[in-house]
Amino acid sequence: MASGSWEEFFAVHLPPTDFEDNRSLLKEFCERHDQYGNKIVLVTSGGTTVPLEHNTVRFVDNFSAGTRGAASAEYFLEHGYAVIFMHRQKSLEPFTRNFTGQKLFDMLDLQDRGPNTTITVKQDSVFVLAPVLQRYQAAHAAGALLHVAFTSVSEYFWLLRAACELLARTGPRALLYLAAAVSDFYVPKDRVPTHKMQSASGPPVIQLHLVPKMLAPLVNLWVPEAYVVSFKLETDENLLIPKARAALEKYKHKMVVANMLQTRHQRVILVTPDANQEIVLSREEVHAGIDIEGVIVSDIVRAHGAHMGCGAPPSCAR
Ligand code: PAZ
Repeated sequence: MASGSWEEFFAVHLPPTDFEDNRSLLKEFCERHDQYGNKIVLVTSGGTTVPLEHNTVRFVDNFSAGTRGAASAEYFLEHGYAVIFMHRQKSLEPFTRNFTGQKLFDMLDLQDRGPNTTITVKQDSVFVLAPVLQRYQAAHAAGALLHVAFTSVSEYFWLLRAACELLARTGPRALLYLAAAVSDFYVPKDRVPTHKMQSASGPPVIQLHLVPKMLAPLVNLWVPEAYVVSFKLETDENLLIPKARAALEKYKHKMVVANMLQTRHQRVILVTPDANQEIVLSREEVHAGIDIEGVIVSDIVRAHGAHMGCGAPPSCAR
């Protein structure tokens, strides 16, 4: 089934209830960093949901944990960027991503002395925690990191458009790093029941529709001078590069980071109009806990630098 237009999508799906609050946060962040001529990156991260009921009990989801986006945000901060971290609620976040599950509790010692009880970090964990905590505190002290969260695909699009429109005045200093796993399919608002579906009504027939492609208005209208990087995930290697290249040709943005589901944390290919550049971590690097995002971000920062150096409207770097 053909997708409706992006204008129709925004006309039918109302903004989320916290939209104006998030928009104000984004506006303040962009204006403050713009004033100092800082580079600003919008990192999108995690998966979107597709609600099956208005009072949502069930939804369609995807696999993304937000590892890529959370790690990348940290590396962009290291490169001096102001970072808008637009992420799926409860997905991984920069810095805390390193201490998920029981890891943090395992690093602590409890001295139970009644009212004088203390909690300390175990000596061998100090060296693990301290550098991350230092970077976390530095980012926050500098006001260099803003979190905004979405859950559903329509919340994602509302936030994405607002962030892009506010980044438009940042011109070529804006970088978009669209790593979120955004649903290609959704159930239009008028086909979604208000209340929880009842099994007594029999098995539901759910028809998914195509989500309109937002990359076209994003590149051409919302943030035309930015350096835009999209991501392409596939499970069939034969489709990976052809689809990444087709996206570049269609939307005329700057780069597609192509990755396979199974190997996404060890191998990616940076696809640009001129080249396919493969980045692969060795087995030793993987065991040593090296993040592939450090390499991806360094390469993109370099390309973004060249784009800014070009100092001209989008046609220059295309
Ligand atoms: O979030 P994660 O680290 O588990 O996975 C990252 C990723 C595979 C979602 C990302 O690299 C990506 O390819 N995002 C775009 C997916 C797509 O819509 O094709």
